[in-house]
Amino acid sequence: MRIDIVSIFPPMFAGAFDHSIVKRARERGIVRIDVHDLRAHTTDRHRSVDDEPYGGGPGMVMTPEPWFRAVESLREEGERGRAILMTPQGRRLDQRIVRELAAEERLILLCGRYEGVDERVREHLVDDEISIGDYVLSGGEPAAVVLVDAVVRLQAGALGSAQSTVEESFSDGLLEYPQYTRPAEFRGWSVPDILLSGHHAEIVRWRRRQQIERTRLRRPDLLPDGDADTEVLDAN
Ligand code: 6GU
Repeated sequence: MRIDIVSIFPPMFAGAFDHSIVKRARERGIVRIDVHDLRAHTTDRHRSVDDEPYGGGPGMVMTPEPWFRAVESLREEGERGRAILMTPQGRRLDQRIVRELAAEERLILLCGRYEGVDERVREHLVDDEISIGDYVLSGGEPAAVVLVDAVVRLQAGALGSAQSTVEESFSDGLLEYPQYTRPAEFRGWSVPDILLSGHHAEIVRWRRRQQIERTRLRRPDLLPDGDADTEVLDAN
């Protein structure tokens, strides 16, 4: 997979893809990630990327021309790709959308700034708009880092076998069960006896109950409608 990121702040990505699973995936040739400076695609002396809004109002609006030139020049080499504007007005990212994006050959991520991007970029250049949640970021850059991480870890070969198991368990739509490691007692707080019991089948049931109870308490929106308890338990 290939991922191109277009931004007016390329240094914000310094080190972002140089660790852990994303680093390893790049080293293995599973993904290629390139960050591009939007200003390289300006034509005026001041390399400007924004202007005053038509109709007045506060703030500046990012002009369409550099975005079109940037994406068109990227598309001259290789796959057309799916161009995605990172914006709080986009579809809210979840694991289903991550899976959908992970299946693409190439993503071109456009990091807009919060104040706004000329509407013609949305209407005539990008294929999609993505938000990472209902809060305000100054620009799309941190959101692009989030999206890249989530998408790269789904690429074949990106995860070790132990890690793959973990992704599967979020994919069942429930929160994770509580985890413990040594010591069995820490500052007077003990690990639940069941986990030390060696009764594997009981441990599996305990973990499942924990997942369901935790999800019901913290994220009831993730549970299927109706008798969630029965449905989720029946699936196992
Ligand atoms: Cl993609 N961009 C900005 N500026 N803010 C956000 C966002 C994106 N997702 C959540 N908040």
